[in-house]
Amino acid sequence: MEDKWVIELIEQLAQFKEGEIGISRLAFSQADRQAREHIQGRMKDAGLDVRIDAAGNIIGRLAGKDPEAPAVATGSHLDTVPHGGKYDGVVGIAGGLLAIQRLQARGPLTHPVELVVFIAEEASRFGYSNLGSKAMNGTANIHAWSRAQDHSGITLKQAFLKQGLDLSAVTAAARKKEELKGFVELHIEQSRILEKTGSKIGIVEWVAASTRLKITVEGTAAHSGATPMDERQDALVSASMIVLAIQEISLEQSTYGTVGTVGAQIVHPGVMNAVPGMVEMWVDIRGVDHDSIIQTLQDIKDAISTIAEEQHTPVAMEVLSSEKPVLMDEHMVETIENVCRSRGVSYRLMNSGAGHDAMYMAHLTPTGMILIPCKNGLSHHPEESVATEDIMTGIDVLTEMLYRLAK
Ligand code: HGY
Ligand code: MN
Ligand code: MN
Ligand code: MN
Repeated sequence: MEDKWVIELIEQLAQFKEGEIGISRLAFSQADRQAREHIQGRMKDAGLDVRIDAAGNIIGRLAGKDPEAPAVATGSHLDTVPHGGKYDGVVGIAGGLLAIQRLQARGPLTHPVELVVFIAEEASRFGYSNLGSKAMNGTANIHAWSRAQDHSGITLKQAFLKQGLDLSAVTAAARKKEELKGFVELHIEQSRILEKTGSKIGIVEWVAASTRLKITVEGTAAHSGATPMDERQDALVSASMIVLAIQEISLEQSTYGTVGTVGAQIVHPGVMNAVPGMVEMWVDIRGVDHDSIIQTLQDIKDAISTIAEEQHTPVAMEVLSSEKPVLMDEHMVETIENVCRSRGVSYRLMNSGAGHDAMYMAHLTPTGMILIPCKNGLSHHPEESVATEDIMTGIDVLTEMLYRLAK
């Protein structure tokens, strides 16, 4: 019965999307607003006290016997990347709601238990990730966020406004350490380690941090037919050399677990009969070894200046954000291990290459992460899929974790 309830909620949330290829429910989109509306209704149906903080995070709260006691929280996100899957983030929300309903049925606990739907976890639309969990841990970057806009020119400020929120006031969402006892996020793994090793649960030690770059290549737009090859400053040729350099550098550093991706590129003027005059591209470097990330950035800088010089096309590199890898709380890791052992669930300690709200909650309160396998490790992809029994195993471990923390 419970598995049907969870799958029904995941399928219902999957209805809130734009277009037909996978799930596109970008932060602050209409689909995002619909999903947020829906989950608030489900939280109220479950008897939770629901509030929205100054950053737009939705917080559903199950009262505890001691109203002064710090809350035990779980949560994740509802927004997706374009053409993403239906489980990234959603498993932590639907699973968290079922876990809290199970705790309710067991009878009152000492600590309140909260389910948090963090706003704008994905960087896809505005280039900045985890807006909600950063606001909650007091590290909202209003200055940078106020200058952010999406590819259609809508500013982040306007997006917040449409959500009935004031971007300049999100700092009011910051919580004090003493308000929380701990945070646990249930999430799909988004890589293939659990599947390859046959473990049912991943217990996260390090969450990889990202360094995000914007690279702008200045060439000279020119007539594609009338401009001789030796008189061109073709920005896209230089940009392509930079993409290959980043691939090579990331491969060299991959022994330390570092990865590099050029995921987005805009060519100007972007027509076939004009030599590209300018290219903008966005780069995502991830890793758990800080020295390797620093080395990667240095090598990219060197490659860029060599290519700029050889090709006579100036290149600018802007660091949009740079975060450090985050270690999950040792006691949380041990407790999750304990729960798995007591339930005879196979598990492995591992790092998460994907970023999560848990990284930011870890600066506020002891934090742990529970991962479940997803088929072929596929995520940020329309065919993202998860076995129902794996979702239920994740919820069983999460329920027991929340119970032990809140009882
Ligand atoms: O980009 C990430 O790692 C996550 O999907 N926010
Ligand atoms: Mn994601
Ligand atoms: Mn996610
Ligand atoms: Mn997450």
